[in-house]
Amino acid sequence: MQEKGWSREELEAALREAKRRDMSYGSGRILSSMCTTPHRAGVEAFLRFLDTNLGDPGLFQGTKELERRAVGEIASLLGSGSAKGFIVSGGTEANITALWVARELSEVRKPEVVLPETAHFSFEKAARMLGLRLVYARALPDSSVDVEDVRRKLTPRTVAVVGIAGNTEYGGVDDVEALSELAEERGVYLHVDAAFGGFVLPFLGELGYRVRRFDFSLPGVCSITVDPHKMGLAPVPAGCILFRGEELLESLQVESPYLSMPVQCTLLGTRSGASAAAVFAVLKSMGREGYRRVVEECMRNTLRLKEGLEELGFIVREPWMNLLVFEHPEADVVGELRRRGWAVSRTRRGEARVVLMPHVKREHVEELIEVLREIAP
Ligand code: 0PR
Repeated sequence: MQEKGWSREELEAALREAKRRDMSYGSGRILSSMCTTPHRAGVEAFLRFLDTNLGDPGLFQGTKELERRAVGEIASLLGSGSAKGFIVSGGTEANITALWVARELSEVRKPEVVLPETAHFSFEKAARMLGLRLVYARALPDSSVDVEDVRRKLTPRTVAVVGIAGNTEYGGVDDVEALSELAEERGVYLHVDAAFGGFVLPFLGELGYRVRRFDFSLPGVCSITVDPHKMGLAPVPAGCILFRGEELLESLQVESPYLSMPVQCTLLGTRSGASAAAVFAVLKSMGREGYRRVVEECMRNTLRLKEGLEELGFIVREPWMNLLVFEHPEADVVGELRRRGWAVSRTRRGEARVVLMPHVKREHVEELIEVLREIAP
């Protein structure tokens, strides 16, 4: 570290340079991300609560109340008046926490988790940390998990089954209803990763799209991951882990004797109250109606892109939500788009994957179609 502090000007120059090198959502060129421009109300709340620490909620009782209310709102969106949980740092922490609970509740030696092969890599982190063996069930052609394969892979060592509502690569939604029945029949813990789909599917349903059920209205579902910092429009970092009942959380209690509360259940100690306040602010500012409008626009853009691509001879997968996967038999689509400054991702099979987040506007979609017209031979 240098001896003397920088002047404001020196600091400003360094920060400006860093910003200049970053991509911005506003450009419409970020098509690979599940995050987006945060809602203004969330940004303002975040700044106001920047110094609060929910690791010591006795000091920040007002902020704790905002977290409780935000979690309650998300729970009610996901079919439960009574689910309990926390605002966490994101989907990774939420998934780790869920598998941690599932493992603590069982007394199995050499515990296993059966999950779809489409599962996000955060489960691999969780498994390594928690000493779990991951047993992957295969995906059907529509990318949802083959429930019969899940059934075949259950053993007396299975401590949890995972279902996904909006898988990372395809946006696919597992048949959580069937997984819920299976979990109840076998008495096994069921966790649903709705990090992406949690703020999309309920609104698509309200808009009249046919969507699969995945939430606490299914009796076998024990916990749900849902990320406000994805389609929830909250500033990063903001995830949410919900458990059907408070008793599920008790297995995580660690004594925190010198703090204002006697026990703590979260993975993190010091944790951001700003995130919780921001989630609360965004949820309250948007309401169901606000989210429905955003999801409707994202879905319209997705279907417009699909139509444009098909006219140009691309092979497009049927979208489950605002995420589109496509390829062209004669073109390196991802390579060509990247060369032209568009951030797109590649699925493990090599297809192009774009997420039509709220920062991707109709004019960007039209521009993209024109670029793809040049790319298609
Ligand atoms: N579960 C699912 C279904 C996810 O898609 C993701 C992340 C996670 C869990 C983990 O969430 P966190 O990253 O919040 O811990 N999905 C995105 C992905 O891996 C995350 C992302 C977002 C990546 C924005 C890039 C980016 O620019 O693609």
